[in-house]
Amino acid sequence: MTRNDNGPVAGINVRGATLYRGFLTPADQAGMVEVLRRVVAEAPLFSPETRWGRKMSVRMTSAGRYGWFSDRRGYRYIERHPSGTPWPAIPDPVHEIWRALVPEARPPDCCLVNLYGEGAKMGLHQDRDEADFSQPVVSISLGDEALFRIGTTERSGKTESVWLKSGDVLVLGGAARLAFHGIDRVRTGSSSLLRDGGRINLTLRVVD
Ligand SMILES: O=C(O)CCC(=O)C(=O)O
Ligand SMILES: [Mn+2]
Repeated sequence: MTRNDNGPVAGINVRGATLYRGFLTPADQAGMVEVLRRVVAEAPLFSPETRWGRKMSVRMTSAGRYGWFSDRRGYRYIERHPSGTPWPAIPDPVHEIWRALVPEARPPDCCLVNLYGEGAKMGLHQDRDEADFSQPVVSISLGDEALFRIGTTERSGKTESVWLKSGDVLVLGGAARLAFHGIDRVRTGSSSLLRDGGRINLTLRVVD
């Protein structure tokens, strides 16, 4: 990756989370899309159901030891894709981003791949299906811009919104690890990174 050639990058504080704008160069982003195509070929995207039986608007898959999954039985991590095959390995360029931004953390064992097509969004939620909340969450944005909302550890807490752009990386650590967050909307056609349009988000987490 070429992005670190100019020394350490500075992050912007967004309600306790740290946003690294343009952390991935356009070349890094294109390379990332290529490795993700291989992940999706091995572990096809699917639309999980929420515990209330509603299909999520985001399509997803995972890489790593665990994949995040949801159905009427609830949210959880599973060790195999719904087809029965193990999840593919987390690609090296993804590990590199983690090591560059959170070198003190344990390696991630889940890379959730979210694909937002036209009209897809993600309601306000906390990431809390993991065992150790001292470990950060790292979130990588690729493709169309998305309006990300982040609040406090209370659902009713005050929120702030920021547009996440292709190549941006966000770290939810410390007090922001359990902050409520979500995606209100995606600006369709704002990026030409993905052949078929849309937005990819990679969410890296330590599960155990
Ligand atoms: O798409 C995003 O930027 C956030 C995704 C997210 O919060 C999640 O998958 O838990
Ligand atoms: Mn989340």
